[in-house]
Amino acid sequence: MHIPEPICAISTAPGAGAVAMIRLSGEEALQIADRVISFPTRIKTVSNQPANTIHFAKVIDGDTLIDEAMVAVFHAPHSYTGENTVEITCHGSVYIQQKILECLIKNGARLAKPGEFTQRAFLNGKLDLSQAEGVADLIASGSEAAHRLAITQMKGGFSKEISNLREKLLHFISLIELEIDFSEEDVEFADREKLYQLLDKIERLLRKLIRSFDYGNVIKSGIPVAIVGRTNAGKSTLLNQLLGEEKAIVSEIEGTTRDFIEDTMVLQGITFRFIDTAGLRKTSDSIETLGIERSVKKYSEAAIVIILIDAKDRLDEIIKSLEIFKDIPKENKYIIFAINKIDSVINSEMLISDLKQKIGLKGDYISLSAKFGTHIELLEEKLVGFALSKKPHDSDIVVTNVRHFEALDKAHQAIVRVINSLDDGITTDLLAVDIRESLHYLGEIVGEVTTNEILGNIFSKFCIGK
Ligand SMILES: Nc1nc2c(ncn2[C@@H]2O[C@H](COP(=O)(O)OP(=O)(O)OP(=O)(O)O)[C@@H](O)[C@H]2O)c(=O)[nH]1
Ligand SMILES: [Mg+2]
Repeated sequence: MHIPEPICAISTAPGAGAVAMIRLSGEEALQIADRVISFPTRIKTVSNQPANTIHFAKVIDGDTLIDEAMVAVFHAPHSYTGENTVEITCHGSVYIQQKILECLIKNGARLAKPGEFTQRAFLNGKLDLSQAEGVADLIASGSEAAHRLAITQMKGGFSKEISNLREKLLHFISLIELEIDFSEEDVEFADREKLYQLLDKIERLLRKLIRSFDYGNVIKSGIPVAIVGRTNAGKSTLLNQLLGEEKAIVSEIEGTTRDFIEDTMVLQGITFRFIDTAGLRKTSDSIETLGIERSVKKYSEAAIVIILIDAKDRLDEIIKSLEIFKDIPKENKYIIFAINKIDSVINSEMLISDLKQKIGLKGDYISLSAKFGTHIELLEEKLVGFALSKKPHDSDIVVTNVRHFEALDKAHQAIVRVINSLDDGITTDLLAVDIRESLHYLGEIVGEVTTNEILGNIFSKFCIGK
């Protein structure tokens, strides 16, 4: 049997903080640690310590003391990687960390590749592939909602259910293959009614998971909110007001913002990605024209669009300026018409009711003052409300990962083909082809079917040390 060589890495962010943790994992980990860790009595060594214990010890390079540290000892298979593991918590100096790594390498370990600890955990059956990906998401999570989704995925999320249904489908394919072997005798081992029920269950689960990706995807990367409107409407002022900082330049000169400006903000645990765009107007400036094209593109990509309107503008001007949006697809977009600068007009409500009647675009309405912050909290409520409305009602399991989404989608297509084939009474061997295909994609999600390419892709995105 191939025994993977011991690996070591700094498992805390390099250079950060008063302490750092260096992890050493592999069959030989305890013996390597013996050469680098010294206890007050010679009889005591790392390798003769019980599992799950922690010790105060010296880290040495030959006779030279490098640091005093806490040393935790884990025995296979009860560790993160499933291998023997030693974790050295030392002082945070970059020099000390490098020196300890150097000593471990000198004594037989090698530097871990990105994600290699988690890859080993996966290969040793400590977690499945989608759980491993949950670990990466957990490290990257920047908001409460993203964190919650990552935790659910790491704990097993939907992968247990998928594995379970896949097992049942495997049972059927073996019966169906038996039928193919006995095809001359015209026997039916696989109960078609039961197979149909199972397929129906899988189809519904897959459909639900695929639908949840809409929400999962935006929660992970932040919900894109484009702020659009004519020059000087106050878009940059609104961006600054929302972010609570002077991110974009504000001026009374039309065409101040010539390219888009983007920043994220967390509202009630949900990340929003605000995009301030170049004001829309006819211009002969080629750079501004490029900026306007980009604004339109940002509008197309956003999930939420705030169309900012200057309350001081005439109704016919406003309606004319909104024409540009009419031809761009609006499906699944939440559009908010925000009437800005209500501090400097007498009655903005009348403008809203006129607009509601005359605009051919569906959307929500709000009046506010970007400059003075009036009604900003109402706008924020609308944004959060939209995000929560996208959350699937029927379960808290949400697909956040593009790889899973694609595999689920392909598995779903194959399952639908199997169901149709059953309905049409298609021959058994053709049925088997589609069942095998769906098994393949279901297996890809949890890692029962993997290629080096898939594994390489996933784990190379981890940081070193995890
Ligand atoms: N009175 C008042 N003035 C505002 C308000 N919001 C913005 N302004 C002013 O309107 C002018 C234009 O504001 P910007 O935020 O630069 O407008 P913009 O939409 O980003 O403009 P461009 O980048 O040129 O497209 C500035 O002088 C702001 O101070 C508001 O709520 N009330
Ligand atoms: Mg601007």
